[in-house]
Amino acid sequence: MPEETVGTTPPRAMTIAGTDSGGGAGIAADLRTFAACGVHGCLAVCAVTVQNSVGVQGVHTIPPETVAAQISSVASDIGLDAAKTGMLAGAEIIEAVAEAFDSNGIGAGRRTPLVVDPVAASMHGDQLLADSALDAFRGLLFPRATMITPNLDEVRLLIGIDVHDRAAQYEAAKVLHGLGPEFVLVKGGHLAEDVDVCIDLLYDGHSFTELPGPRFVTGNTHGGGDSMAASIASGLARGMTAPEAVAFGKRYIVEAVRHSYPLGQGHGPVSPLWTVRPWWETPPTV
Ligand code: PXL
Repeated sequence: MPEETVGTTPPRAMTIAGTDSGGGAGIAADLRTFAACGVHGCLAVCAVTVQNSVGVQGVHTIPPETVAAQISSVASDIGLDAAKTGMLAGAEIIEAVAEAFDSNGIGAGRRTPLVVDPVAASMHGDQLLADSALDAFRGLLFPRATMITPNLDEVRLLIGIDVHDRAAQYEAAKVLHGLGPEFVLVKGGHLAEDVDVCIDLLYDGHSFTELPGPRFVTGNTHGGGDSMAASIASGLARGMTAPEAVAFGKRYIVEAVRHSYPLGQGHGPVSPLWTVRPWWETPPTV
């Protein structure tokens, strides 16, 4: 007798981002994060990077209309409970993505909440976004975002504030909120004054919430920002409020960094699948 299947449809989320051939960052990190958070992951590829643990050797962008078509195809059939953007590569793709968001009900105040992670460079400093695209990020995506999640390097590029202390982290959150997102999360991972802690700062235009977490001694944080934004998007897809989703994401990323591992000669990745039980260690029963 054939058996019945038992699956039920999970929440659905989409990453609009780039690939990393080393499997650590970008879409590879996002899809594993969605899976680890119990969310069905869909993807719109914006760029293919030729990359290993040492650096990025090449970037090939996808035609903007093909990026937009991936979004519309999925939204019109499968449906989306959250979306997140990562490496968008250039201004033309950002323009096409913003249009596709409008025609598919994606963004702040619409059916599908949107997390914008303003990816500009890899941790090696390799450029992942054309200089000319910063204006498009600020003007087209931030006003549509439920939440933006810049790190301190991205803060400097986007608004010219060099965050060296907590006061500047607060100031940067205020300035970024002025660009239109509902929530700003200024990640404190690179803040030198915090020796033992890593404090991310959430701002909703009225009040600030500090999210403290441990700081780990590791160079293996490749893909950490992507996984954090994808876990926040997963929380939103699961129906959480934005502050709840950020707390969920912080809890998730702390463990992903704790379980990070060496890979190749350079920077290893965080471990988005730290949640997976090693079922392969159980001997088969047949
Ligand atoms: O972690 C930022 C990031 C996002 N997307 C892609 C990347 C990287 C960093 O290297 O390669 C494709």
